[in-house]
Amino acid sequence: MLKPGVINRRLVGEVISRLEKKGLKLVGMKLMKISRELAEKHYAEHVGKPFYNDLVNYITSGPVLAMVWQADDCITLVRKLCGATSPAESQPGTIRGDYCSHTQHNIIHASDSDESAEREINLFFKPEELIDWHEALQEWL
Ligand code: FUP
Repeated sequence: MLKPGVINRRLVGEVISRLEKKGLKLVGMKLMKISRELAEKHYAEHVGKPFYNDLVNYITSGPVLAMVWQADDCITLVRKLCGATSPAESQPGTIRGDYCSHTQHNIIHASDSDESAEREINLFFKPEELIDWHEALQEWL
């Protein structure tokens, strides 16, 4: 998910192009203004943490771009492209390393396991909003 700052800063294309160039397959995409209730479900694991309120406020402060990408070992690939959560740790060349200077505005959310991906996809997409298209370039990626 691209967070509201990305859309405000006109960085959507920049970030998505990195996922495409890596060879990931786009199967779902939706521009959304998410409700507080949905944001709270999404970030349920962080309830009670000092940054929780700011996080929910930020994610509901403007539109987000929810996306579903597929690849072999997709979770690892996407999290590598994103870089570390903290800007002090994220390497230049990663999405967060190049475009983010504050942890609470770290521009992108990426699921951290197959289980959380499934849970999060179900929060943001209906089954018919995911497109299972034929992968013609597989042998080149
Ligand atoms: P990540 O999986 O890299 O998005 O990191 P976390 O699940 O640990 O954190 C989720 C979000 O909480 C981050 F995108 C930003 C926010 N956060 C803070 O604001 N401060 C912290 O110390 C840790 C996380």
